Amino acid sequence: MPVHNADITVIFEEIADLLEIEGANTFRIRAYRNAARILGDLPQEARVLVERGDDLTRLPGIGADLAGKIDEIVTTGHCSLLERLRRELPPAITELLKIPGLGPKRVKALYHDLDVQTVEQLHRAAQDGRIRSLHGFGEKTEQNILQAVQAHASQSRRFKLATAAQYAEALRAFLQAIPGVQQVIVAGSFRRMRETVGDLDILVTATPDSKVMQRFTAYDEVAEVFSAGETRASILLKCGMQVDLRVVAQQSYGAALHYFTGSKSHNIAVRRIAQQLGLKVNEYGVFRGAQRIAGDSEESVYRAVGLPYIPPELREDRGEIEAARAGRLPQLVELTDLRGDLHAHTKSSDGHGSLRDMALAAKALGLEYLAITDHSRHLTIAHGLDPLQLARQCDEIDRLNTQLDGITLLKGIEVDILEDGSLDLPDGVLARLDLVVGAVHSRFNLSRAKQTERILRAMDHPHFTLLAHPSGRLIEKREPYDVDMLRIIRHAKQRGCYLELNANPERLDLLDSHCQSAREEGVLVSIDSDAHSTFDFANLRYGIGQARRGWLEKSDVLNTRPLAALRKLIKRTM
Ligand code: DGT
Ligand code: CA
Ligand code: CA
Repeated sequence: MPVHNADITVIFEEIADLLEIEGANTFRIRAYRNAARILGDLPQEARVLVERGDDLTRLPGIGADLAGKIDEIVTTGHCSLLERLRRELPPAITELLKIPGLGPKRVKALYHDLDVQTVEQLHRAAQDGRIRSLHGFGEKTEQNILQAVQAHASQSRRFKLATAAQYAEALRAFLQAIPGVQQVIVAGSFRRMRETVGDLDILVTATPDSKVMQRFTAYDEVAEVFSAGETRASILLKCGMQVDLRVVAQQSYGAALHYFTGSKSHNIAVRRIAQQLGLKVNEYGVFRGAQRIAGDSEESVYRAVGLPYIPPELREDRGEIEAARAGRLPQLVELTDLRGDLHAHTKSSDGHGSLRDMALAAKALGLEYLAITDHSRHLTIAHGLDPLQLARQCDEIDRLNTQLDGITLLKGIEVDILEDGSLDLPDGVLARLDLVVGAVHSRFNLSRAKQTERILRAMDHPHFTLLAHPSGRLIEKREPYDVDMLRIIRHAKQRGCYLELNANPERLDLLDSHCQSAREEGVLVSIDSDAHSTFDFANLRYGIGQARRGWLEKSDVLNTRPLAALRKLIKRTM
């Protein structure tokens, strides 16, 4: 398997962490952290440099020792120093570093003074009040650690939707191929397209002689079988994800699908309506007394309680039942409604494809236009463009557009919104572009008032078109920054600009609830891939999922417009 720079980065980061826990010399630790950063930013694979026989010590911050390590990792896939450190320290100690608030220094103290080696031991030490007495900790820190451990425990059981999809789709294909199996569907939060998924709930219909249960529990990704009966089984995959499988009768398929799709609160609300009608709804069907009156399809379940079909993404008991009763359910946007994508990167900043690569990939997906929005200069780690580089890219796009057929590239930029709300490139430069995507990439910790003001000021800018990933959160990695989103939405309305729903599975913001607000305020949302390679366009489906959870219709989405109509909408007049 070829070693990538990202692999070396991970190894160097772990070495630095372990050295720090060991109490090594700070210069040595810093050298590994620096090297990790340099490799992460390197536009070329170190492997290629080594294969070519290039002198690695010519890279900034890489001395003979580090060059030797890189060589070793690239050629063997291992690093003997890391292996030695791992033997010297307890195996679970790096887990402790994942607890927010615990860096290598604190882990070192916890390990050396309290012999804390695992998250469980940390939890107990905090509960017993043993941590507060450590030098540099105190009672407040101990409380914070306790909370963080509890949050970590409940959080680590969830998976990002895109991650869950990898396992779900493989498992679905596996089940579908078993003799006698008819329908296979993944229900639960996965079907509702929640941004994270706790476990997978799979429903199957099969002929009576099918060996689906035996085959399921023998799936080669299974780490543990919790239970296995005639019609239901629960397993744990090696990746740590639980999967519940149920085999249901064809006549109950709709009722079971409805029940196991949830959400629980939606189901409860539906059951309440059924009770008012003298009916009973469960996973086997809809019953009047002992008589089954519906249940073979989901539509039949809803029909029996006097409702139209409600799409899974809306089933959260957030007004969908009332809307359905009143005939006001939205006609949710679909992937095929998208005509373009307004946020994508190329090799010119931190992407991996050329302009042409990206254009052709977007076209292959059936898109009619693609905005190229590389980073601006302030974002140095992403090799942001300065005015001259941007001008050159614009020339190239103009040239390419005369050659391309069936897809149009739009000239754009993902410009940094600086702390005072000004934009990272001069007006004259922005004026040449078709659109300006503004984004916050720094100072995430400003106060709510300041952060909100910063974004409002950016929107006041005459060339500002679209606010990228408006909350700044990274799922399970970084909390959203603190802003008054409703004010931002209203300001966008006033200024004639738009908000993005970023389809990257780690972002998926706007959040669903903010999509609803944007729709109510009449602000169009752009569902963008933020593609950094040709593969990333596939993420648009997750953006669509989040948009549907946010009740958006085709007409609420900016990039469902054909190019001519879009051009009018992104031309700022205010
Ligand atoms: P998750 O797995 O935490 O991401 O969320 P879900 O929604 O997939 O929840 P899960 O796996 O516990 O259960 C799957 C579905 O089964 C859930 O959405 C609704 C249904 N369900 C589970 N427990 C109950 C219950 O006690 N009452 C009702 N009405 N439905 C339930
Ligand atoms: Ca589930
Ligand atoms: Ca479940």
